[in-house]
Amino acid sequence: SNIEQTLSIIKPDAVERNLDNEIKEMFTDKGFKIIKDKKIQITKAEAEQFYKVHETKPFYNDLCAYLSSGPIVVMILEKENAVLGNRELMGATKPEDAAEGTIRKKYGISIDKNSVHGSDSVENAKIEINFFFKD
Ligand code: YYY
Ligand code: MG
Repeated sequence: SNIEQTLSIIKPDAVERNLDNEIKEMFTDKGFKIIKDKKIQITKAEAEQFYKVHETKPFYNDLCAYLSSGPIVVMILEKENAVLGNRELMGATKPEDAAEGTIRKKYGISIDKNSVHGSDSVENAKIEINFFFKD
C-alpha cells in the first residue's frame, strides 16, 4: 500500500458560500480521512509565501490577494495515493474544463475562484502541510 498525506484548502469563494461541509463530504465519500482541519484567515504576506512557486506569473498578485481575502479551511487528507487522488477529485484548474463529478465542476466559479487547492506532488504536500500545521 502507498498511504500518503496531502494538503487541501477550501478557498474563500467556497467557504463564503458555506460549502465547506459539502466539500468535506465529497472527500470522505471518496475514502479520504481528514486528519486535521482548521478554519483560518491568512495574511497577504502568508499567501505570497504559500504560492511562492507562482511568483513570476501574471496572476500572482491577484491570487495572493484572493487567498487572503476571507476565511479558508485547511486540511490534511490521508488515503492511498492521496496526492493524485485529491487532484483527480478536484478537477481541472479551470472549472469549465473540469470533469463531471469533480469539486471544481460542481462548485468552481472561475479559474481564480475555483473553490479548492491541492498539493501537486508528495514533496510539495510535505512542505504545504508543514506550512499550515507546524507542530
Ligand atoms: O494547482 P492548481 O490550483 O490547479 O493550478 P495552478 O496552475 O497551480 O495555479 C494556482 C492557482 O492560480 C489556481 O488554482 C488559480 C490561479 N490561476 C489563475 O488565477 N489564473 C491562471 N491562468 C492560472 C491559475
Ligand atoms: Mg498548483
